[in-house]
Amino acid sequence: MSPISTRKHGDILIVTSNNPPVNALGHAVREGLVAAVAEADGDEAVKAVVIVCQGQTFFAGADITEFGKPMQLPMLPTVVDIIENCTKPVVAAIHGTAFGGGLEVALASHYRVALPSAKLGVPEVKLGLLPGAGGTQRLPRVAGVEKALEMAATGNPIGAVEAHGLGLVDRLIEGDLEQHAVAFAEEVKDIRPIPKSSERDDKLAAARANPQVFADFRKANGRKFRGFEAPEKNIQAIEAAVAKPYAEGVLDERRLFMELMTGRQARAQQYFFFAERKAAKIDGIPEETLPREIKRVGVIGAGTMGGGISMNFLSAGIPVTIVEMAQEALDRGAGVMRKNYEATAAKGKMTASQVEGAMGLLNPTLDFDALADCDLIIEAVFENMDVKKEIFTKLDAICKPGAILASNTSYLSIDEIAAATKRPQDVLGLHFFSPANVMKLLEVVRGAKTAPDVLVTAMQLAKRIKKVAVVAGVCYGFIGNRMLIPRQMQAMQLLLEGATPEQVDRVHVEFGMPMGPFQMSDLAGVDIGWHRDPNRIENIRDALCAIDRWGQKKGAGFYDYDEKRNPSPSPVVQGIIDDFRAKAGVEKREISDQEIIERTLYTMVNEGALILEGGFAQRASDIDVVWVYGYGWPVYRGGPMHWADGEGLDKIVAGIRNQLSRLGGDFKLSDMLVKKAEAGEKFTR
Ligand code: 3H9
Repeated sequence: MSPISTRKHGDILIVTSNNPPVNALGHAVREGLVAAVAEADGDEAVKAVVIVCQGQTFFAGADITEFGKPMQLPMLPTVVDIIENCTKPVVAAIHGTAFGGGLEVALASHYRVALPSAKLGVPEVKLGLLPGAGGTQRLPRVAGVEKALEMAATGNPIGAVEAHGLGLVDRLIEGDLEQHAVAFAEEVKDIRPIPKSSERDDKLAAARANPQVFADFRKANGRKFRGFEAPEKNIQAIEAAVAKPYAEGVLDERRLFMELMTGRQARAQQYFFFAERKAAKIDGIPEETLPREIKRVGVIGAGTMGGGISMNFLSAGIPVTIVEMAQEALDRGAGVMRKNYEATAAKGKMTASQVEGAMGLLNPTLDFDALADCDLIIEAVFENMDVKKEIFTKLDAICKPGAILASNTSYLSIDEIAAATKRPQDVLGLHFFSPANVMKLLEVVRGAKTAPDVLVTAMQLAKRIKKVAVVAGVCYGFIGNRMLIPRQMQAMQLLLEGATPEQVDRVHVEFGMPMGPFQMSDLAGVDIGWHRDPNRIENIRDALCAIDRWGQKKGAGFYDYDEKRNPSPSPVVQGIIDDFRAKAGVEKREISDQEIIERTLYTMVNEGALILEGGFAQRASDIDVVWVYGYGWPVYRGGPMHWADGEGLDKIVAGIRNQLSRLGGDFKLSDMLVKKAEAGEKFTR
């Protein structure tokens, strides 16, 4: 049965799509839309058409699962042209998300009405694409060039109220969408000529007179778009809309769309779209498992981590009891949270009353027993097993039955922590990434005894607080930090052999990482995990810490920093490196950029394979989600495992073997990686 059905209401033809979950514009939908327009054209009794969708949303875009397969006709660009050329006025009735191809259908319709809660956007750029069904040509004509540029190149949607202000939505509907859309269609059914987006050019005039807008836009967003191919091609397509007649502009759009579609970045970004959604699925848990109810969250520790974690819940409207040992620390923690919220409000992203609303849900206290009525308690104190065990023993004594007990540990064994309680089934790890109120990743650490409903609760809660959760098993550093270890070790070793911090960092930044290993170390604190004995100097890091070079916070780390925190190469650090090299009897040599990639990134891929081998990640794509959301791995490279697949696993193995003598005695080559390389298999896709 076609997902598109039609029925008449008086002289209005109502065309309804029912293609769950998001009314993606797959083949059957496209065919159905073409047939519906033909029906309207061929039926004299029909005076206008309303297109409306059932379920949670208006068309959320082309069906991404069809990409990369032979496309079945009619293609979407043809469908939208057929809609625009309908001889009766077509009204798109929008709710939910009119995204991508969905907005293109709406733009080809002659009128758009929407619920105020609807969102309109062209997120194709996030899939490494551009709106390829006339969107780059029609959107600037309807919403104006500047708005179209912003929407297409960033992929961020706008709300229906803003869209109404721009003329992208003709009328906001309060109440029953379909009923009001039909009434609207009645009002416009006789208006001639029928207004067509492709024939307008009033909103192009300003950019035609001042093509500088494009250069300005590129300049303003250069940093944000660094490394990505799609934003630039979105800009070029809109430039074509301004510079050329519609018929020529769409040809440019098609060419640019195909260039992107056949490229490696689009493949990686589309892969990642599904990887992110797959991460939410937990292996080996019955689908009917119900989550526990979380009405109040407790957080132990009001430091940077505890405060950031609390903010996630407060922002989602979930009350938080935060516990500290001393009033001063408690006040400081609450003060920082308030300041963070106020900074968000100052940027216009929150209202003053929302700030008060969030802070009003916070219950700061010195009384540990106040955690007794919390449904989930997250411990966020410093990394010390004895301290954590003591806290969990206390929690076990006071928390209500069924409460979930979580640790925010980055490295320590959840099983050992759980063993300090009589309810290990209620214990798990919730590893937030710093700054916890900003970073999207949440590693959900599944202990040997963690109950299925505890895991399900964690995954659902993650969604509620807008995090992307990935399940990890209990191993040192879980997924993310465990893979960081070989990278940092090799980066440090490379310094001894002749590379400089600047060179190693540059290679990583050119690869697309937001910063290199040494820049990251300086930002996070060189002293993190340091043994704190200035007389025990066993490596370069110890030497830096011993002379207070703890990173940006001290104005010195692997780099020197000025008052504005601008880095410059440090002769002191170079001296330390030279000393260590001499002591270790290592000969200085020229290090190639390729060697840096092989030593730091190939070894990470190998560690990822070891994690999979050990069953500490459910699937390779979960590892990629961790690295994109936790460490800023460039999404256009898909994540380390997807990137390795693209490079060729045989190349990765050969590169590692090539470096084997330099990787250190502890290095272990993954059997899984070798076997996959030999069999010509991949980790992902
Ligand atoms: C495009 O339109 C190209 C055109 O310009 C040109 C063509 C020539 N297709 O995200 P959720 C699945 S490109 C297929 O968890 P939410 C998704 O995988 C497209 N499947 O829900 C998931 O499946 P599962 C431009 C899709 O409520 C399920 O639906 N459009 C598609 O949190 C639920 O998804 C976009 O990029 C799709 N287009 O969020 C929009 N979309 O249950 C992409 C979703 O098996 N989509 N699925 O895991 C979204 O942004 C969000 O899904 C949306 C709903 C906001 C709509």
